[in-house]
Amino acid sequence: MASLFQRFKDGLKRTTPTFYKAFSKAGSLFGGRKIDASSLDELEEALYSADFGVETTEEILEAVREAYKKDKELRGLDAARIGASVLERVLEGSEGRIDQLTHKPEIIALVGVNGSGKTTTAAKLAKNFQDQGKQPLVAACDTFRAAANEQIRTWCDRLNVPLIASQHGADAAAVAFDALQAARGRGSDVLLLDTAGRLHNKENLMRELQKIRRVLGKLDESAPHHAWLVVDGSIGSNSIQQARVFHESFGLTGLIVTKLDGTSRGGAVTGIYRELKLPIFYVGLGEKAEDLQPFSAKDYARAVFGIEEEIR
Ligand SMILES: Nc1nc2c(ncn2[C@@H]2O[C@H](COP(=O)(O)OP(=O)(O)OP(=O)(O)O)[C@@H](O)[C@H]2O)c(=O)[nH]1
Ligand SMILES: [Mg+2]
Repeated sequence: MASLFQRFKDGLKRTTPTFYKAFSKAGSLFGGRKIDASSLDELEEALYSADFGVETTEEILEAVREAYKKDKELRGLDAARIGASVLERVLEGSEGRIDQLTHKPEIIALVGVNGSGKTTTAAKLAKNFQDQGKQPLVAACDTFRAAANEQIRTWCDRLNVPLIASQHGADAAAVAFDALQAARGRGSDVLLLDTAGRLHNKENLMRELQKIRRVLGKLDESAPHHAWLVVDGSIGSNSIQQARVFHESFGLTGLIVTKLDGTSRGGAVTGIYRELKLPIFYVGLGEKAEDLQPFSAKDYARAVFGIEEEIR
């Protein structure tokens, strides 16, 4: 099986080339050559266009400039290493982990705008827990979109994970309530709530999510124990605004950033973390179940800069 680093590297292969070209020996911009003023400009542009944002871009540039001042022989790969270690430092504390389940069931609500990846992530996460020997249950709380039930059923069947669903138009909070009772009855370890991404308007969606929280609260005051925003990593810095809105109305506890494969804007992960300081639990690096991976700041930083070896 490919290493986590390799998965990140493969997943980020459209964010990476911008840097890879700029830094690697094989690359064309300034490759193994020495750094000069124009290569610093290119680095700046690459960082901005991958949506790293002003602060992170400036910090990386500053560190590279400092190193360059001290060592005029500085080469592209050295700069890449510096960039990766700055990135790793910026992302310190960003790795979300559930080390142990403290509730039975542990309830994880997945929220986010339509198309961000909630439904597929719910099924993938369930599979992930199942592979770790836990008993998951998925609740189909997107009762709004007509095809939603069928979609989640297909995914759960494919990955062989159990699902509780109702019919289109049912009350989402009631589905969540029933699912929690079912999870308790079955002795499930984790309950994953897939929620709707679109209702008539944003207020409606937020009200529905708040109702889910309220209704679950009748059975377990602390539910849901995790409220994770599933955000599409390929939309770049727009994701920061989305995260802010959901955080304000629903109180998020973490993030899952999907679709980091095939995006040239994978830097936004850094921006969201800087702004909201919410831990990133998983990232989506492709469409398959095994492409949902725990977030690793180190692997991310190295992959972005195309660095194979350890960084200090
Ligand atoms: N390439 C890629 N595609 C992904 C990833 N995660 C999800 N997708 C795809 O994105 C599309 C939308 O995913 P869904 O899970 O349906 O998104 P959703 O948030 O449930 O959407 P709504 O129910 O409409 O709100 C699907 O085609 C998924 O296969 C990922 O990490 N990489
Ligand atoms: Mg969905």
